[in-house]
Amino acid sequence: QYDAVIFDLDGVICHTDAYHYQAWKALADRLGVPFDEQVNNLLRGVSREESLEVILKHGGLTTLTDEEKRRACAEKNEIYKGLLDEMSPDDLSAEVKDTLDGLRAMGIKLAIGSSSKNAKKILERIGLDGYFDAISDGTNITRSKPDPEVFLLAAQYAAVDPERCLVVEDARAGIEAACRAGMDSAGIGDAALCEKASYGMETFSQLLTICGKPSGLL
Ligand code: B16
Ligand code: MG
Repeated sequence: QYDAVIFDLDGVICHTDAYHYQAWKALADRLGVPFDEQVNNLLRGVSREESLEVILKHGGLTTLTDEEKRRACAEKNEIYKGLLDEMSPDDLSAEVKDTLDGLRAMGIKLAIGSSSKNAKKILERIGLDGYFDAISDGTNITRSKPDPEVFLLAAQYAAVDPERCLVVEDARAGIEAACRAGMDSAGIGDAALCEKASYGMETFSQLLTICGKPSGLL
């Protein structure tokens, strides 16, 4: 049993991962560097600045100054925020909302552990403003996933011991971060196949089964 479930946001609660992709793609096209879904998968859970470094390295572009990198990140974020403005509560699936409500009905605390500095804006857009018991995001961390900081702070804000928390992630970097935090993890999407994930999920609602049984039995 778990006392808290800590959810990654992008790619788990909602599909903002597709918007990250579109925004990075627009920037990469302007810079003339290649960018595809495979590179995009390396950016899941990784901070904005580190994501740019991955894209530039992959594209072999080594000449940008720090100021140009800062402007490139700002440009990507403007495109991304424009896409977020189009989001509405319709972007929260019934499966995700019903599962969250079901976990809450079991007496489990619900928290967010996201690398994003836009997390609160996204939660507002999809109608989950004020829903979670604790939020740890890109605005309160100094190190991005796979560092465990974001999840350890989420546990602290929710007043739950790390070993009583389950992390839900779509990113390998996030599964690694959960491991380093001493937390169990449930991987979805790409992360479902991660060797380090405690559980691999095909559907979000499987969380109800995972949390309904003593940990380690599935
Ligand atoms: P922002 P998560 C992460 O969110 C995304 O997966 C990653 O692609 C993004 O670069 C990072 O947030 C920072 O986002 O530019 O909005 O601050 O998956 O940890 O919820
Ligand atoms: Mg994610």
